[in-house]
Amino acid sequence: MKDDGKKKASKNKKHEDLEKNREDGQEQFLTTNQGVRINDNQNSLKAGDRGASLLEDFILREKITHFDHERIPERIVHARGSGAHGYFQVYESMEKYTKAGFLQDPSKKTPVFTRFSTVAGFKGSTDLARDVRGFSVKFYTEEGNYDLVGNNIPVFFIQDAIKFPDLIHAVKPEPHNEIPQAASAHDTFWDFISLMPESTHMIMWAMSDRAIPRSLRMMEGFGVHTFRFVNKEGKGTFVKFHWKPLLGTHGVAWDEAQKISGNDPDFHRRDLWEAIENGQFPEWELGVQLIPEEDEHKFDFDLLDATKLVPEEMVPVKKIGKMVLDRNPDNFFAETEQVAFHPGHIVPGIDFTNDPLLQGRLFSYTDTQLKRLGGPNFHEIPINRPIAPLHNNQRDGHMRQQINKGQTSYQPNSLGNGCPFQAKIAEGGFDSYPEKVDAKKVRERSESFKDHFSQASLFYNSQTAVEQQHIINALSFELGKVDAVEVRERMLGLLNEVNKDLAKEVASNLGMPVPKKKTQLNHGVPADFDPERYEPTKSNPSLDKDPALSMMHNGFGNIATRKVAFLCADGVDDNSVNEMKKALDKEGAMVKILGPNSTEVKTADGKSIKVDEAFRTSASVVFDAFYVPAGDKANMALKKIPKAIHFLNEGYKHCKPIATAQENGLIEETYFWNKLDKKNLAEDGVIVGKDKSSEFIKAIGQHRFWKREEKDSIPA
Ligand code: HDE
Repeated sequence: MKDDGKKKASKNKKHEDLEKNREDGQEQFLTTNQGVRINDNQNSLKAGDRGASLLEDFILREKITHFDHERIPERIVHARGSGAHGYFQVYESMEKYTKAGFLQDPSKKTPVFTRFSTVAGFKGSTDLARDVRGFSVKFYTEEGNYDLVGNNIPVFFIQDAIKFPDLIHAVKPEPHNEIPQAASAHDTFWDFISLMPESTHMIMWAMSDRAIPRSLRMMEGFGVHTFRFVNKEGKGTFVKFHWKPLLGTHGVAWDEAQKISGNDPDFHRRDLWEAIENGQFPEWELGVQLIPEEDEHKFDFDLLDATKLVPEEMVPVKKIGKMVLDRNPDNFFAETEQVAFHPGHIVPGIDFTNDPLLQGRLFSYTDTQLKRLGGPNFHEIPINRPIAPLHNNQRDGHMRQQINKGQTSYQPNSLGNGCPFQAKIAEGGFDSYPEKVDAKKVRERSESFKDHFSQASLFYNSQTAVEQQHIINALSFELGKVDAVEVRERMLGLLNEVNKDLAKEVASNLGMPVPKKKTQLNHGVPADFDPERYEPTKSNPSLDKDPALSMMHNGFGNIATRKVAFLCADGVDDNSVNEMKKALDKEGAMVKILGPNSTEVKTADGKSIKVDEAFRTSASVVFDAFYVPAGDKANMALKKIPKAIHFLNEGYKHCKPIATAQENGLIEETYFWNKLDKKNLAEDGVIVGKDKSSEFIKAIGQHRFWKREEKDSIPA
């Protein structure tokens, strides 16, 4: 194969395993599913060329029958997702805490398949919905598959699994008219949330820019629940999992998200795909917060409560390894759609805790695969099968692939030499952590789960002013879409418990007062709903702020994979294009040449530059930054193209860096140019003049110039 200079995917055991199932029709005859070569794939068999089709046409019947059965049920949640292959490598042995094999040897690469998803939308919905993102990783370890099925937000809406169907019914499109798609901005969602104060912390996260990520490659991931590491001596340590993206954590503007949804609903999917195809492999570090068992009750919240996080200020995140995604799937359905994650897929050295949300999940995930993938043999689907050897007495069922040899399928047996036999713990046999249980069977929730607001306040207070404003805007938008006034009132009551200014600002945007009375939790709810039992408390939290909760605390400076649009037309200056492109390429940014047509532009020196996209087929919202190269003729031509002017106007509105090699040109046509303080242009992310690549790179590294939001926005 020709070396194109791009990084290549690593070879690993899972790829070798999948190779057995890969099929390629290149240079092959077209056949039926029975392998019979097909001579005519254009005409069905008929009684005469104008006659009825014949039932005996096995080629027609097979083809149409297979087609009729192509669809499987989409996931009830997380239906829309994108996946990729890669590997994980630990930095140093974690044997002190866990005996998990894949966390011992820094020289070992463990294959992974990772799927990112939105939660609420259907399979064909937009990527840029305001929503939580799923972050699921399947580690194909030598001791069996380990699935870390997390989200990009470290807490959850509810504390107990029994509320999950209610939550999802509330957020999904409303049942009478199936509106709206992939959006929480509707009555039923906020009705439920306003009656469910335990959701308040999660709502703060879900209304932050985390819920509109710039890229799947720029999101954190979290295991959410507290899990347990168990070492060789059987000692347990509580563990919280984090994924930290090397590109930092970044969001887009809400107006931008909505427009991306129209211009490119596959924006995130495409972005992930293109980065991997270009050899710019996304990377995340795996971090752990380790909490000795003795410290279980040392916090002012309960480790078993999934609406709480362990602040990094209290327990730092130790980075223990790195995941690299370096290969796109060959087939979306076979891999991304059929992959079956399960938080209950664990390996020796990792175990559960009693988190009641996690406990419910342990049931749900197998159940859902049975329905979705059609039977109990979904573990045999290539993407799901482990690279570890698999032997047991489970037999038969729909679509069984394995051909189990021998007379026995039970244990104990003597006729089959007792095989397959149980593994001793020293031989890698799984033993559950022997947690002591001595309790009454009750349908109750612990008192230690009752503080629903302290961490919501902690989150809000830890945000920068810009981030707080975005949360206010998001809540004002979402609640503004709610018709039922009592729902809005209840929400304002809850927000008031988080932060008085927050409630005031949202109330003012809605044009209503913050209710004086404490939230009425029983409003509109059947009589058997006892609000007293759910009445939240607020403890005296030991922490006011945690900088790690703000997205703005790291990940700036790196411009790798940032998409930069060069706005070009005939007469563009060669050097001005080439020098800037060279500088950006060196930093790993992706330059796209935009022009008046889809083919090429002629430079001032008469050379041609290939156009990646015409203005008419593209949109400013899919770029991170804009550059107008020098060239009088080109700039004059661009001034006459409304879409080119709109690129800069909208880019400015969305706070993106803009560079222009000359003042007298396209930029003069924008709505903002005359309003700018020309002495402090760079501070506002507007770079003017020749040879300004380093200033432009610095500006792109800052991601956005949110300060512009304080001024005005374009009427677009
Ligand atoms: Fe899930 N969840 N979930 N969930 N979840 C599913 O399983 C469920 C929860 C998460 O890319 C389903 O295979 C219950 C928390 C991700 O294929 C289903 C409860 C977290 C994915 C299911 C939760 C998640 C799912 C639907 C409350 C973050 C996508 C399809 C007790 C830690 C996995 C499927 C993929 C998918 C049930 C709560 C993350 C129905 C009952 C908390 C990332 O089984």
